[in-house]
Amino acid sequence: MNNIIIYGDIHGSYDELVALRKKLNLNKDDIEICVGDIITKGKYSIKVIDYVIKNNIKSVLGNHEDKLIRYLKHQKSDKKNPIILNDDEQNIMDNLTPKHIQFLENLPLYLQFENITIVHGGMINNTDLENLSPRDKQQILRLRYLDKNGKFLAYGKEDETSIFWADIYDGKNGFVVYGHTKLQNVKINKYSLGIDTGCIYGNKLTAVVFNDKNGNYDIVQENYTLNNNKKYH
Ligand SMILES: [Mn+2]
Repeated sequence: MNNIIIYGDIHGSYDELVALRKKLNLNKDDIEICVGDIITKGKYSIKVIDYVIKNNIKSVLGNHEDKLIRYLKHQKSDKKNPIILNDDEQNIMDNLTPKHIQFLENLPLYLQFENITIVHGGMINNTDLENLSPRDKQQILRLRYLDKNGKFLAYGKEDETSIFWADIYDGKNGFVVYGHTKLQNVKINKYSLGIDTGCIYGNKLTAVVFNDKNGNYDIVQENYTLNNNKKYH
């Protein structure tokens, strides 16, 4: 099998992504995938989209890409756009070319290679990937915590009785690699791996490299550089 390389949330961290790829000694048959949220917050969102397209790096959809796509959809109607962009998002929107928009609009909700499933947020047990409801899609995109009955909790609604989804995930939809939840370091569970190590918040950008059929992997990381923008921290 080719190496499967998956990157955590990039959020416009162009320099760190380039430096991280240099460390990986990539082969031309390697498959590279981002967990989504490649844009917003950092300084170089447009540069990251260009770089990802040019280097044939795949990505799944993140909630930050999803917000811009929903905004664009509403712009096509005559009604007032219900989605409000911050200055950073507006700036990205103003600089998107048709090629960028096409790329963003075609991001899949999940990707699978061998037994690895890549999503942005997470996976609730018994999710039918072949037949996703609108609610399932939102959960895959945004999942963090579940209530004590295993039901999705919206952002900020968690308390001490809440369960992080990966801690009860049963592995039936594959070994899930995800981002979205900002971590001090990678979160390793039996059937999942969280790799958003908060580069944009001054921590590091993580890549996981799967290099054999047994599902073994290596973690490679690049520290945040001061080059990126501190404004959104
Ligand atoms: Mn996210």
